[in-house]
Amino acid sequence: SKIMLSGIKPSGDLNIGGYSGALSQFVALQHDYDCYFFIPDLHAITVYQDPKELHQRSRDVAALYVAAGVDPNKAVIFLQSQVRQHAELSWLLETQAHFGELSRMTQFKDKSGGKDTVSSGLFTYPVLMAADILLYQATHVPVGDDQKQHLELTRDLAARFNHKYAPTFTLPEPVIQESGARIMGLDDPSNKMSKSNPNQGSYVSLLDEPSVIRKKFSRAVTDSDMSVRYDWEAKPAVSNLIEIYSVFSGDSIDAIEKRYEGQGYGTFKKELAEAVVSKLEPIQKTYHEIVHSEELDRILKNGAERAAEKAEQTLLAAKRAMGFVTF
Ligand code: AQP
Repeated sequence: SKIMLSGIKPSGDLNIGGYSGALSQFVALQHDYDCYFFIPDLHAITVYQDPKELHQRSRDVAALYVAAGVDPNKAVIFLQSQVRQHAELSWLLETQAHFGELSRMTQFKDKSGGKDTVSSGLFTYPVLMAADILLYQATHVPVGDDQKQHLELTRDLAARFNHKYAPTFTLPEPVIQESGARIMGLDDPSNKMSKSNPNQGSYVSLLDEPSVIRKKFSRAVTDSDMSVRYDWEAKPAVSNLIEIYSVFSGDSIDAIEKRYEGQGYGTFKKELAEAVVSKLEPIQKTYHEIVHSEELDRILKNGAERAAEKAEQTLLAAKRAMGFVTF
């Protein structure tokens, strides 16, 4: 069977970038694969998280998965920290990963910015990610541009382990998304829209009020050319807005360009905001109903149990292959 694993870190406000590149994909793909959609809270703490915020955001992300349409009876939804096998397999794999190959990870270089006071967890982050994937014998992992290198490392570690000890892990294939895989900041189209950007105007949170969403789009940067045209080279900011419009309305890029031909940006931005608001309103409604509910606790407990069952099989196989005494 085809097995997919993916997750969104509770490290900031889940925004329309994460929706486009991840959450909307989860909803679309859950019927084609056996899915494990987790909340990588252990990954979030590679940079400091305020404990209260981590707690709330972890629930938020879980509630948003469900509110956006991930079916907890089909997909396995769970918190990474509640399935201990992740941390344990990560250690086993750390002993297989080379210092040199981890040093070449561009995300580490970007996020550490050359400082040596960053946590060593930030450095070994890709090994934990490999453990996440390999525990479930995932065959497919959706990857954005920035995760391609990490998935390659996962495959290398799996192949190395299988070769050195015994065939234990499935090598996962990347699933490359065609559109909406890279939504850029509303303030600067040269930076990915990011949930940890301190400038809240750079993103639209999935939990922003309609009035806030409208304001953020009205302030989004464009250019002085005044034509709604999709051209990343010449018009990155406008192309980004068209991309968002397409993700949230379901309309094609062509159709959007035609609709606003010969018009400036005013109506385009207003209708873009409405497309986003009307998609998010029902999601927000369900989110508010479930975020503090026992129902959500039950979903997460049940998800962690289902996940641990599978994860334990793989972990035991890896430990046996390495020679640990197991019972
Ligand atoms: N702007 C984006 N456009 C498209 N996809 C995006 N994703 C994130 N931002 C965009 C996708 O969401 C998934 C989960 O990402 P993550 O939570 O692991 O973190 P990230 O990619 O590192 O996102 P952030 O927002 O920049 O978080 P911080 O700043 O905390 O690290 C991934 O599949 C990602 O591609």
